[in-house]
Amino acid sequence: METLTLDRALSLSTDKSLNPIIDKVLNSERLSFEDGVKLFKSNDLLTIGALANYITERKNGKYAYFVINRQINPTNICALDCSFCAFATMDKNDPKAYEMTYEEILQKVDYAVKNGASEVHIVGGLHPDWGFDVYLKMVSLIKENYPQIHIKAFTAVEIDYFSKISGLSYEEVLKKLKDAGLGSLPGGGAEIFAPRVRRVIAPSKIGWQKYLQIHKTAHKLGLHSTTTMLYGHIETYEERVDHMVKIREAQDETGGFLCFIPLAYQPENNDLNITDHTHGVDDLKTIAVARLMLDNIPHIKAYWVMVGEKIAQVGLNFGADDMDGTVMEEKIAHFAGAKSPTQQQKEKLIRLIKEAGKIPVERDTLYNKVKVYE
Ligand code: V47
Repeated sequence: METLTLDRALSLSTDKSLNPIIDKVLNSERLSFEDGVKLFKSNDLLTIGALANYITERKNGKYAYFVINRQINPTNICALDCSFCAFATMDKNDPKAYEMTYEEILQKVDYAVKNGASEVHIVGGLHPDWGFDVYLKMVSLIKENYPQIHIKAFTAVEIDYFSKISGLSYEEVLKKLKDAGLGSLPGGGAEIFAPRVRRVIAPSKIGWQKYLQIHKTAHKLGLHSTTTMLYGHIETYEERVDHMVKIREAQDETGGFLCFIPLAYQPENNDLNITDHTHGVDDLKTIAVARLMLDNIPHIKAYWVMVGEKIAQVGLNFGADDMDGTVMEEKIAHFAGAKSPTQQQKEKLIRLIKEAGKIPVERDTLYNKVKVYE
């Protein structure tokens, strides 16, 4: 957005209590925790969105990114029992339980490569019978057979599990995975950092300290990563902003996060008694506040799988500059009732981005530009 347009947007602002925050944003000053909470509590969505879009365009111009990728979830059998998760099961005899063979995983990678993918995004359950060697072999087999594909795999929660079952430190686990062909870490498993919330939704999952320690260790080894926040369940605005501030502090230390992804909670088929999906205003405000608070993170993703295509598209003018990608086979959100499609055509992503007034860019995992669609 050009300055003139921003000035006009700000002159239409309906919440004058945002003025000190507006001044800070325009002067490139860091926002405080209290500023973040104030933004969430304000109803002046258009001003917040205009400010966030101003920051996005200052960082990334009019470019909005997508990637040709495939998600692969090798198993949903999981040693953890998180109440918000509809994907995993602890019971191997559960009719929905599954585990893939190496051959099945390689077939999925093969399909992805044949369909132009540059990335496979692999996450799954903490399988109680699989040793670390199974996961290492998975990575090395993919790399041997498809050296061109970037393997973005294993959340911090999985890395912690590999460390427990192998007796290796986080650094040793990550080094071995990197040597086997791991390219970067995805951001899942962050949920909401606040212990109050974690005790209810993910009591046996690692806490925020370990989550960030693992990402920082990866960054120091030269692996980039992304990071997430699961919102729209029992958390408060204060807890969302606290989550963002902790990520911002970690990023100040290492600079290894490429992107922040707000994950809209999907409420079906799980044990949290919440019946409603998140709504548009909250989705857009969360994207925008993330852009404004996370001044040191290069990209913010509007993840079409969880917010739907329409909000993701509008999100591109509310602070997001990335839509994730083709995905090809989404399970985690769809087990929990996501209404979006389970995959996306490249042409559709390009159209969504163009209609939002942005320039579509096919990227690789590390945000190198593969093709610009001017
Ligand atoms: O870790 C689980 C979340 C995550 C639900 O890093 C749920 O670029 C909503 O992390 N409702 C997996 N969310 C997805 C994820 C992700 C997706 C796209 C890109 C990237 C990236 C990361 O989904 C899980 C968990 O936090 N999740 N259950 C649910 N019911």
